[in-house]
Amino acid sequence: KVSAATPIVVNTTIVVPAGQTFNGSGQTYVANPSTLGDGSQAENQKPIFRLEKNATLKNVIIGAPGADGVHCYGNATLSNVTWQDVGEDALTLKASGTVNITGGGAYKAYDKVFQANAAGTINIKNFRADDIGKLARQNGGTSYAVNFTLDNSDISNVKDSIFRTDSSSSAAKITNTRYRNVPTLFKGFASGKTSQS
Ligand code: DGU
Ligand code: CA
Ligand code: CA
Ligand code: CA
Repeated sequence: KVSAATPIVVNTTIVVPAGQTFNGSGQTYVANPSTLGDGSQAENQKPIFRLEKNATLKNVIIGAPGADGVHCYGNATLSNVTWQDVGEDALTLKASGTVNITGGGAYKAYDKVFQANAAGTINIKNFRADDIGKLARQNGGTSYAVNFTLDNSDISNVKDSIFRTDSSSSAAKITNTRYRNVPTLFKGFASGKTSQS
């Protein structure tokens, strides 16, 4: 009889050191709710993974509870990472850099999927998201520049928008992407700072 693999319960944040790769080989990781967070909308939950500069996370499924997902301190690469039930949020840019997210998907995000708390670039490609509040949000009230791109993806059932900022210097570009039941693509961007094709 075939049964689903038992998730790996993460008690303390898994740190991927600078320049290194963590390959989850398709296994499912969940937060211990009493040490990392229960995946509710409560702030200050801890991440399941912390990526130091130029780290790579690949072939990982993040199950429930997802706590505060993945924190990136500078440049990071995520390849084939799926959040089955996003917790407080899925991924946060905590220090300036470029985050490249390719493949994978994010589901059941009550509010935000990707959160930019520092200047930088978030590139999302070959991604699937469904039942989310926003795909990516620059921290409210901040004025640094964040560049968002979304390419070759499929986004459905969004409550708010795909990209949202309060910064007049931030920009967002969507290419070759299908969306269904998405009320607004861009919120808060200055004119000329968005494009869609
Ligand atoms: O405004 O800074 O939601 O990183 C309050 C906070 C909030 C952040 C953000 C996050 O925006 O905590 O999860
Ligand atoms: Ca938050
Ligand atoms: Ca959720
Ligand atoms: Ca958060």
